[in-house]
Amino acid sequence: MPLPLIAVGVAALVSAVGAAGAATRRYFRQPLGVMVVGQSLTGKTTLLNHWRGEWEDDPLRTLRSVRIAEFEVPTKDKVLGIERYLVFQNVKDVSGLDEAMRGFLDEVKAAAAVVYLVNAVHLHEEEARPAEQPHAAEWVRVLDDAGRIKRHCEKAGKVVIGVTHTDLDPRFAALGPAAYLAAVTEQLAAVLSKTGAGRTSVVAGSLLTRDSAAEFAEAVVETLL
Ligand SMILES: Nc1nc2c(ncn2[C@@H]2O[C@H](COP(=O)(O)OP(=O)(O)OP(=O)(O)O)[C@@H](O)[C@H]2O)c(=O)[nH]1
Ligand SMILES: [Mg+2]
Repeated sequence: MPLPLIAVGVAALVSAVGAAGAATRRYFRQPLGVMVVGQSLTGKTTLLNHWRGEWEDDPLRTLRSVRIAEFEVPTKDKVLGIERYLVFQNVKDVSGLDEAMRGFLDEVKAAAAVVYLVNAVHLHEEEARPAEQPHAAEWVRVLDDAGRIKRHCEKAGKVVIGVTHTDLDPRFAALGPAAYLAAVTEQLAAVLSKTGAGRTSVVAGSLLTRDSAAEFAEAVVETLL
């Protein structure tokens, strides 16, 4: 089964550096290839829409790949205290059901960073699964995709596992954000060992509302920078 591919692009990291009040700013561009992947209904289009400043409560499923014009995502460098911009170029939004991985294999292999979205509902179902029941297809797919990231994304310096739909996982309300993140990170240990624990970070959140999406999208960008 091919790796579902949503956003393949050459993204450039732009840093704006300037003294307060100065009329001029110095910029440097650092090319960064970013992929956003994940199976269907994990929130890929919603995340991309948010980054682009667009919002739909219920986006249409991505059935055909859609090319998106360049866009940039502002963020604050907390260490240097300056504005930075993650610039996405040549982005494609592709269905989680897309089976054309071969067509993107060069970009997949060249990616410097991977964002892999996982639906928290699938994680909760796996945790609640009685031992005698087989693993659900969605959980098997997460493990398989981790293997694909390991095989094809050797060059990626960073892998972000973005757990979405936390509003639908009862553990989130019960544990609170920090303990929940620790719990799902532990649950994803087999995934991290495939994608490489040294380069992989886990971020968890909800894309249900604009505010929660903003928090999640910013956390992903901070992890990418
Ligand atoms: N409750 C909840 N709904 C979400 C969340 N993220 C996305 N959704 C909803 O889930 C549905 C699927 O989101 P999409 O962004 O279209 O998912 P996708 O990964 O692009 O799906 P495909 O295009 O089919 O591959 C939409 O109705 C979203 O509004 C979330 O964190 N919580
Ligand atoms: Mg989509």
